[in-house]
Amino acid sequence: MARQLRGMFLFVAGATLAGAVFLAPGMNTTADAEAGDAIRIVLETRDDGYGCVEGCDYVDFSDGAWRPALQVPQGAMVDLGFVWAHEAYPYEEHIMVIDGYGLESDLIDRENRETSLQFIASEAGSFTFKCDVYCDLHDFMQRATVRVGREGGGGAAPQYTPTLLDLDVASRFISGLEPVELSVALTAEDGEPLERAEVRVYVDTEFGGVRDLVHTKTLRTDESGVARFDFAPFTEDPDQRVVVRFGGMGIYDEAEQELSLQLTGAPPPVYTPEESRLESVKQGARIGAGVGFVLVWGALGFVFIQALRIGRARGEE
Ligand SMILES: [Cu+2]
Repeated sequence: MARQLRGMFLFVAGATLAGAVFLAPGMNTTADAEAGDAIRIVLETRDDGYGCVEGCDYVDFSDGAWRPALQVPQGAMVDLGFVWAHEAYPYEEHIMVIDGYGLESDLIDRENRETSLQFIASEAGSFTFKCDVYCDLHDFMQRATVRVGREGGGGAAPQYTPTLLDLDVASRFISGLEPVELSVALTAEDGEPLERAEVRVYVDTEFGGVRDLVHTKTLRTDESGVARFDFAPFTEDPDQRVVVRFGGMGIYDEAEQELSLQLTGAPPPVYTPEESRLESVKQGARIGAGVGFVLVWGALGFVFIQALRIGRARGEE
C-alpha cells in the first residue's frame, strides 16, 4: 500500500515536472512576443561599405560590404538603426529609405550620426534600402536589401501603434467663391506627431447619380506632423464632405477622418431669388422713369399748347 502511494506520488511529480519543462519555452516565447520585442539591427555607414554593429545574426554580407541582405521573418517588428561612421568623407550626408515601406529616416551627417527606422515586416519579399541624398558614396548605397521571409516568427504578431488624424478648418461654412485652407495633423495615440507621412485627400462627389470618394491630393506631413491644403468645391452640393486617409507607415496603423463643410455662398441656385428681387427693383425703376418721362413731356406739351392758344387768341383780337 505504501509502495503504491509512493509510486503514485512519483508519477504525479514526474508528470508535473515534465509538463513544466514542456510548457516553459512556450510561455517564454509568448511573453517575448507580448513585450513587443523588436529585432534590432544597427549598421554603420563606413567609407568602404556597411558595417554591422548590432543584430548581426540577421545580416548577410555575402554579396559584399555595400550589399548587405537583412533577413527577418514576416510579421516581425524591426528597428533598423544607422550610424554615420565615415573618415575620408567628412561631408557625407545620408537619408535612408526603404522602398515599398514608405519609410524615410532623419538625415545623418558628422554632427547627427544616428537614426533609425521602425517597421513591421508585414509584406514578404525583398525590399531595397538605400541613401536618398546625392552624396559622394550615393551610387554604392543603392543596393542593400531587407528580405522578409514567408515563415512567420511563431509568436503573436506585433501590434501596430494606433494613430489619429485631425482634420480642421477655420469655419465649416464656406462660400465656394475662393478656396479655404484645411489642415491635417497626424499623431500617434500618445500624441507624438508623425512627420514625413503620406496623407491622401478625397472629396465625396456625385457624378451621374453615383456618390464616390475621389482622390484629389497626396500630402506629406511636416516636422510637426501637419499638412495643409486648399479646398474648393467642384460641385454645388450644399453638403461638401472631405475625407483624409493615412495608409499606415512603419509601426503605425492606418487612420481616417472626415469633415463636412456647408456650402452657403455663391453657386447660382442659392442666389436666384435675390437676383430676381433685384431684377424687379430694376424693372420698377424703369417703369418709374417711363412715367416720369411721360409726365414731364406731357406738362411741357400742355404749356406749349396753352402758349399757342394764347398767341392765336391775341392774333384774332
Ligand atoms: Cu548618402
